[in-house]
This record gives sequence, C-alpha cells and structure tokens, in this order.
Amino acid sequence: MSISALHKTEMKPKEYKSEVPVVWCPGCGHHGILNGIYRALSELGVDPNNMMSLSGIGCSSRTPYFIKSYKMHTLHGRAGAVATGAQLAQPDQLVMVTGGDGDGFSIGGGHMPHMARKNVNLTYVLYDNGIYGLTKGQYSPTSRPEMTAYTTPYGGPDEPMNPLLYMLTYGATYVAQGFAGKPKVCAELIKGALEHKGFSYVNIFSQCPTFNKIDTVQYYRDLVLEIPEDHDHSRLGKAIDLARGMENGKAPMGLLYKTDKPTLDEKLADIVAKVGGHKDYDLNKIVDLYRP
Ligand SMILES: Cc1ncc(C[n+]2csc(CCOP(=O)(O)OP(=O)(O)O)c2C)c(N)n1
Repeated sequence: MSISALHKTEMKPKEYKSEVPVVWCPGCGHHGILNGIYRALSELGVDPNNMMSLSGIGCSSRTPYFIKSYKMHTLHGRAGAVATGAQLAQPDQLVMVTGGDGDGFSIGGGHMPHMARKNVNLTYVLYDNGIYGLTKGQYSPTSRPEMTAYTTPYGGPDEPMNPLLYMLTYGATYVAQGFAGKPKVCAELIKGALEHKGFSYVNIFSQCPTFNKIDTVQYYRDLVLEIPEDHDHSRLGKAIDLARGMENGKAPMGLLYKTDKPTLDEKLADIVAKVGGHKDYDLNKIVDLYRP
C-alpha cells in the first residue's frame, strides 16, 4: 500500500491500543511484536479508520483485538484468504494480517504461497514461536526436532521449514525477519512492510516461555545475526543466500529482499479496463460484468 496516499493522522504508539486488555502470558514475545506494531503505526501516522487488521486463530491471532482499526478474527489458517478478499474490495485500506507459525504454515499452509505469487497488497506479520501456544504446546512446522511437547515427548521426527526461503521462492516482494526482543527493529521492519506496495512478509521470532522451553530469549539472541548494511536487498539470489544461513545455525535479522512488481488489485484493474472499459477499479463493476 502506498502509505502516503493514506489519510494521515498523528497518534502516539499507546493511542493505537484498543480498550481490550492484552491477555498473553508474562514474558511472551508477542508483547514485543505488538509494541513494534504500535510504534510502526504511530511513526507512519496511520489513521485507524483506514486500516483493517485480520487474523486466524492462535495467541498471536488475538492481535487485532488489541489495535484500534477495523478488524476481523477469521477462521484458523484462513486469514490470508479473507484478507485477500478484503484488500480487493477496499484497495484504499491498509491491510495487515497477524498470526502464528501454526496458523500460517500448518493449517494455513495452502494459502501462503498464493498471497506471495499474486503479490496481494497487504502485510503479513508472522509471530514465529516454534509451537502452538493457544492449544498449550504442540509441535509446529518451525519447531526444532529436539523440542519436546505434549504431542512429541521424545522430540519430533521432522526438520523445521524455513519461512524466509518459502516466501522468497514463492515471489513475496518484501521479506524481512526480526526478533521480538528487539521491538525497535521489529517496528522498522513492520513500518517498511506497511509502506511497501505489494505482498510484504515479516517473520518475527517470539519466545514462548510457557510451552517452548528450548527457544528461549537467549537462544534467539545467539541465533540472530544483523544483516550487513551493504546487503543489496534488490537481489533475490543474495536474499536466498542469507535465508539459507539458518542451515549454519544463524538467522538473518533485517530486510532480506524488496522489489517492485504490479499488485493483484492493479492487475485486476487492468483486466477490468480491458474487458469492461472501466477506468477505475471497482469491485462492483467486476461483479456487474458477470451479472446475468
Ligand atoms: C479448524 C481448527 N483446527 C484446530 C484448531 C485448534 N487450534 C487453535 S489455535 C491452534 C494453533 C495456534 O498456534 P500458532 O498459530 O502457532 O499461534 P500461537 O498460539 O503460538 O501464537 C490450533 C491448532 C482450531 N481452532 N480450528
């Protein structure tokens, strides 16, 4: 979304807090990410009347409750699909999805590639705590094999997936990674994502002290490595090299990749112009084309 086009306002980070109390456990990394979101919204001066915050199901998926904006708490794993529809229906709104690794990559795994390859004009912030928190600790697609949980008391049989490689290879046009213990970095990356026109994906490591006993704050501190300042984020190959750092036990932190491509709503507007001769994109006009 081109944020400059948004009707700006001036609000302090804490003014983006809704009246709903935050119910996450003390020490949960999700608090740091939420603070990063408040800060990013304030720095950009986003008017809550011009923003939609959507989520699936999970602790992280409770985020829209805590932000002043239009919001929708959708079905488990389906936030991306609903957000795609919402963005197409209201292309002038800023659309942000928040959710967990379980919501996004287990049950929602079938939707993630399509937001990326279609370049849907929205921001997806994934709270990556390597576990299902809300349902009290089951193995997730980003869990390390040595993590023991109720469903895997002897550790897991699978290798964790690499969300950054996944998003880069499916065509996301903004890919970044942060850590909840660094809310200022999170705010910068989320700010860049919200300003970006196209599908922006921000993976943020978030400790779950209640259920994930191995991915501690210290573990993430040792894991993340700031991306060097001279990294050329316009080069996909370089971004892929950085994303593969996980194989050597180091996770890149910062902006890996950013490029400019037409978005789904722009391409649909072109099609509407070709088919119906409409100048401006309007969902009602597309629906009219198919009315008997
Ligand atoms: C269709 C369906 N299947 C399963 C569930 C149970 N469920 C709720 S949240 C969740 C996973 C949450 O984990 P994650 O998305 O990683 O978020 P976190 O709670 O860790 O922030 C599951 C399996 C559900 N609500 N709906």
